[in-house]
Amino acid sequence: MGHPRVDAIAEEARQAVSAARTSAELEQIRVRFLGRQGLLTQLLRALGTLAPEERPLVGAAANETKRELEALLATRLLATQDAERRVRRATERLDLTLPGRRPPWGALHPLTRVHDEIVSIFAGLGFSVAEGPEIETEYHNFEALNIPRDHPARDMQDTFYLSESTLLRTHTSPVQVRTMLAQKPPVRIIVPGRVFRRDIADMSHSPMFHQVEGLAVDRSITMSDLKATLELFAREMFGRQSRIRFRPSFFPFTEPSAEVDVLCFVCQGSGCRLCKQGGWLEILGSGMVHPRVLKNVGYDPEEVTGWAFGMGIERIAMLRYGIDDLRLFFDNDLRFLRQFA
Ligand code: 2U9
Repeated sequence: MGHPRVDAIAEEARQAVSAARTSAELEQIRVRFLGRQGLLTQLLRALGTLAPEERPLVGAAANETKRELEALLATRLLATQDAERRVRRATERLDLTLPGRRPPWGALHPLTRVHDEIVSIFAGLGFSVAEGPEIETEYHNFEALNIPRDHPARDMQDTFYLSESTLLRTHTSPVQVRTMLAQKPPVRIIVPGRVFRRDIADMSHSPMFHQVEGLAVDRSITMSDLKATLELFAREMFGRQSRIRFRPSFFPFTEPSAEVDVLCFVCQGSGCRLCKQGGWLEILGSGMVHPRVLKNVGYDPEEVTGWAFGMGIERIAMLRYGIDDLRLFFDNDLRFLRQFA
């Protein structure tokens, strides 16, 4: 039409397009003629090497062929793509009855579950949650709680000291001290949090673990309120048939003090592996707040009384789920964690 060299290329391209059956073949043709190394592209790029009188003729013809080929390819591509879609729709039929693919689903850590459960039991009894700093003063962690200077807990061996008078709290009790210093009775709080002790990790020790402590202070609060409260807690936590017993004990911050056992929920007291044949499981410590502790926070022990208790969340979780090694809570091994999903 314009120039013999261009006409030859144009004719070859037209035949190739009309012979093409798939969009992939059309793409190959586009590359062969119009791509960066394509025949027409190279021809246009080489115009400068032609005789001057040939240049306009070849240039015009090549550009016209290029436009023609582009239009031809676009039209054919629409038709082949349409046909290809029809084929796919007919052959790749969707099975709408196939179950969906389950997305990876996280779960709460067993300690979080037990924590939430404990907190919600006491929330239901009118306790509010109090929290405080993990870095504490010797005064709030020991002194105010009537823990004497020569008590082993105060030893460098047992406590992470940060300076002369600051340390990582060894229990959450300083939060109760701070709460009482800041507000008048009545107080009814539950205090969950991380605590730190200089222990080597083994099946039953960890340098960091979690506690929940509770405190109730008001006019005429008695030890029978404590017993009833803890009995209710044990029933919610370990089952309706749960029974508890108090064993006399000693803590510097409570007087009298008691350790609390729950009847073994596996064997109902007859003796098994979980309770090591004893029939009872120790779950927490408790007692009437020492009058000196009340005085230390500016409360009048002649006017108000109170009780407190403390428990390790890891210990409760180990009992509840039959876990025999405390370190499992902190390994983040998915084979362990997945069992709580
Ligand atoms: C104030 C007054 C009294 C909190 C108490 C216990 C008994 C107790 C242990 C349980 C296992 C610690 O995690 S554990 O090792 N705790 O036995 N805790 S009474 O008494 C308080 C707290 C604050 C102002």
